[in-house]
Amino acid sequence: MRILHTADWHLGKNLESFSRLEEQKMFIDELADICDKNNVDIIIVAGDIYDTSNHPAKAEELFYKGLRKLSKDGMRPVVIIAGNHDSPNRIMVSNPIIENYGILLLGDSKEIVKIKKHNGFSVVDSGEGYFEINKNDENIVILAIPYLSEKNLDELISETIEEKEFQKNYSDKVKYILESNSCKFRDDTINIVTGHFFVLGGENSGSERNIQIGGSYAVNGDAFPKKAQYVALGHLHRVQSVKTNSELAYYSGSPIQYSKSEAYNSKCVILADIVSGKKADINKVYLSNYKPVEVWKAENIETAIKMCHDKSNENCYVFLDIMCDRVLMQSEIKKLHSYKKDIVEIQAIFEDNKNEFFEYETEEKSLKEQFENFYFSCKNVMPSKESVDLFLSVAENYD
Ligand SMILES: [Mn+2]
Repeated sequence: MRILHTADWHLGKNLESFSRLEEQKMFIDELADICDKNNVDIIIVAGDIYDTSNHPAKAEELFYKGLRKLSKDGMRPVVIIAGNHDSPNRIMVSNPIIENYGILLLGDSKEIVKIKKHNGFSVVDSGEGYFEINKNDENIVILAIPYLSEKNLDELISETIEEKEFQKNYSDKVKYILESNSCKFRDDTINIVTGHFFVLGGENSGSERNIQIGGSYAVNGDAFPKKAQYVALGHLHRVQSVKTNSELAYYSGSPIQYSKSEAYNSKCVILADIVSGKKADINKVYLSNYKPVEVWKAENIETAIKMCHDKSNENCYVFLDIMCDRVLMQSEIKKLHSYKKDIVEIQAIFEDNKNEFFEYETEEKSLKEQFENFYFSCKNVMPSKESVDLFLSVAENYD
């Protein structure tokens, strides 16, 4: 059986003020293509479908149109678990309809997949945290753990427990759920775990939500059943394998570069060819880089302007780092933006690292000046007129 593992789509996510929907659409099209060309039997999306619980309608439209292409009206199972960015309740709203189209959606760990015959496969067994699919005379058992929210955790532990115990409990809770369902794994089935959480030893890339990385939300590698032939993880945006009790555990990573620190990172989906009782064969399928995120470094302001002029036609997002011996002028910032349309951020870097022009003197300075100074001290660049106006409009309405 050939499984395609992907995760962390973050549909609706922007890069600062730039919408990524067009690229997300290209990804869904490419994904459907990859699935068809490689005769993928089952697709696993390991959480973070959307970027926020209050995702835009356009992201939702893209998701449902994508599902139709991927599931082919129930010919191909598409397994989806919620990530920490998804609202379990909100994504489950559509379940009564989409469950009829071969979409197996799990918003939280209490959700039970319906036993049902679909056009191209059947769900033959299910319960809290597991289900079994029969497709083309092969059976696959999937233990699925959507992101465990604090609400789930609160049911388990009280606030009085110390951080050290808290960590133990989170990992133990995951281990407990997996262990109690691992009896569903048989020698004649293909045995898979999918989950959305941080596994100790994983490496983050800056566009995940920091609060849920490591610390009390970390899961130990020994939480996974030994019988799991493949573990399809979501949460970390860099593709990587992690060490666990199971033979193979991977984060597929996000399909798109979502932050400055992901610039030049290759993105992929993972194909796992698995038969019962044997070691899985893993292959990465690299995705097109629809619009790369780049970091341009300029030695001075003049070079930066020339760079933006010469490379104005390049289809990429730019984080521009400029070595400066003085403050950037608004006219220079305007010029940079007029040459290169997709500058995400301009960062002035001072060699001596001293912002001596600006200090936190509040006396005899207007609110506007104070804001500009503060902004500059954080970002090394003067705020745009829009930012200043926005700040002033908020500040003036706040007493
Ligand atoms: Mn994510």
